[in-house]
Amino acid sequence: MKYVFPANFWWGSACSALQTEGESQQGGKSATTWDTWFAREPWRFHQQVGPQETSTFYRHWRQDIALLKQLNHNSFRTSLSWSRLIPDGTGEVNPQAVAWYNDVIDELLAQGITPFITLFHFDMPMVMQEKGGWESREVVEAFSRYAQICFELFGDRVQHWFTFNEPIVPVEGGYLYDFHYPNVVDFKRAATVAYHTVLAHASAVRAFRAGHHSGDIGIVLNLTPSYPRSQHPADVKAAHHADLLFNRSFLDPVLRGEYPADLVALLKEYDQLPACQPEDISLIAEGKIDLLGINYYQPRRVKCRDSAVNPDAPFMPEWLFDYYEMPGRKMNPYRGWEIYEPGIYDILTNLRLNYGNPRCFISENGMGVENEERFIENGQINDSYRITFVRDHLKWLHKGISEGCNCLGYHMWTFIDNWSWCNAYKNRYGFVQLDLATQQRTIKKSGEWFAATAALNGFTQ
Ligand code: BGP
Repeated sequence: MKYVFPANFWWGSACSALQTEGESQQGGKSATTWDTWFAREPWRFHQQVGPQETSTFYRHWRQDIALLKQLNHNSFRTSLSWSRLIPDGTGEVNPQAVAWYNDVIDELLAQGITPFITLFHFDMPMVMQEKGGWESREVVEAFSRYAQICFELFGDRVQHWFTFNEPIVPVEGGYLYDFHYPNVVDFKRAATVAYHTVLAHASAVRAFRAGHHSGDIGIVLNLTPSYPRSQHPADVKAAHHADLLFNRSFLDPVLRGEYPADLVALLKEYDQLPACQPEDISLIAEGKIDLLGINYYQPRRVKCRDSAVNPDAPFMPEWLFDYYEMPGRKMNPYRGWEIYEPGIYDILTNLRLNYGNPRCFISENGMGVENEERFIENGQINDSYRITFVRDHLKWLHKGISEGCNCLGYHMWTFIDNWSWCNAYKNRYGFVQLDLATQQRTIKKSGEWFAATAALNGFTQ
């Protein structure tokens, strides 16, 4: 069967500033929470490798853009670093950073690669975290100013903007489950952080529209479809609650301009509602986007709780559901995540049927692999498992498009093996293998397969 994608389909990959740039304190850049946390608690990071050790895009950008071209990318997403552009968070713009980002954007365009730019991919400047991070309204204001500066500096060439990448992750990581700084475990504070992130997003959208910039303003959300163990009402309710907390807490504000009434009621019931101000309602309504990026890795399978919660313990999401390991589910044997390709179709179909079929694209999908060097054959990683992974997801994506879903492209996570937060280099995701010691880059088999697929705008199987 032939799988042909619509004309001008976006083929590419994504990465982020902190995960690839390196030179984390060079070129006038200030520290992010990750630099500071790593300096304080290096044992938290896989093999104690911190954000200084990257593919050093800051120096190898021209070579890497040539590689993107070789992979037949017509588009590529990365993020700008707030702490590189405005080192003290709120003050002067750093001219070295502006010059460098200008070079990168210009080179991408010169190579026929459309830049997709994220403003915030987990890398809070430490100086802003010290002012309270997303718990503080002051930081919301500062982000909006940073966004406005970026639109003015680069908006003549960048036509696809994303305010945040996976905004729920710093909420979960930093305020619920202790895998991001500041390592707080407190639902109400997590809810405040999530709420202020939505306000920051909406303020940036407001600034974008007020500046009459051309192009799209969007956001990238990691959508994890919530599947109940059974159709028993208690399991279905558990899945609904997981969906409200982890998907719709961002999806509804950015697509509908308001929170789901069920979510508000739920947080009220457990006394977890963040403090709101009357003018927030109209700001959130203005935060509706032009383009949604969807990161999809794995589904969330849930069931109702089998045991009662301790009413004296602090409230956590797990009061509302339990995780469920579905028997027979297909696992990625090299990373421990479930692989469920129809999930990508379910996400798109839900958007088509329930959210007015918004313009969207797959902004991340990928397969992490531990110790990937074991698959080297004749000097190249033969990652046939990754080719299967991408191809099988693309088939479900194709089905969604053929039924009318408004999906405009597919970006893989990621271009080159990169540093990934606390996991550092544990899981490799790239189309290009990185030898961290020598900085040598070698295209994997999957990179060749992707280049051919992008050139043909599809594949036959
Ligand atoms: C996504 C993030 C990326 C990247 C990826 C892989 O959720 O947007 O930044 O880190 O996950 O994650 P990991 O290395 O933990 O497997």
